Amino acid sequence: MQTLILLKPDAVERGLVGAILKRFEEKGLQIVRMKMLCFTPELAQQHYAEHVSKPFYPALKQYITSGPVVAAVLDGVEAVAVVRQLVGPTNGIEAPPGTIRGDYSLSNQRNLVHASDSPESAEREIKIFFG
Ligand code: 3AN
Repeated sequence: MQTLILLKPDAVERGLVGAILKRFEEKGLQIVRMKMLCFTPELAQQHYAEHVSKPFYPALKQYITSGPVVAAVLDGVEAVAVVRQLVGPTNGIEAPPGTIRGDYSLSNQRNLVHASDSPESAEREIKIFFG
């Protein structure tokens, strides 16, 4: 099974790309596609379609377009659920230690990583970033 992750602008700015990828690799997931890119406002709208009408969307768009991101496809058994567990809950303040957000984030917006939340989202998101 495959899932999509994005290492968001704060992960790149803070020099945490290697540390975060290492978590996934050590778990046994394989990186099968990877690239660095910059979000345009149009890409933000497409990727975050379910959040466009939410009150936090303007801030989310500002953040996700603020610098380069790394997009990758991870492959492994139950990859969608396993990667969500490794990433942890949305809010870094609430995310338990041992999760990526729990160990490295103190924010519910600047929370370092995006990970597809279902097999259907994974399929849609992999298409957006890798065709
Ligand atoms: P997750 O990334 O844990 O699946 P989503 O899909 O609910 O979380 O939210 C997508 C992104 O929107 C989050 N990663 C975060 O950057 C931002 N976000 C979500 N909720 C909030 C909020 N209440 N305030 C600010 N930003 C938020």
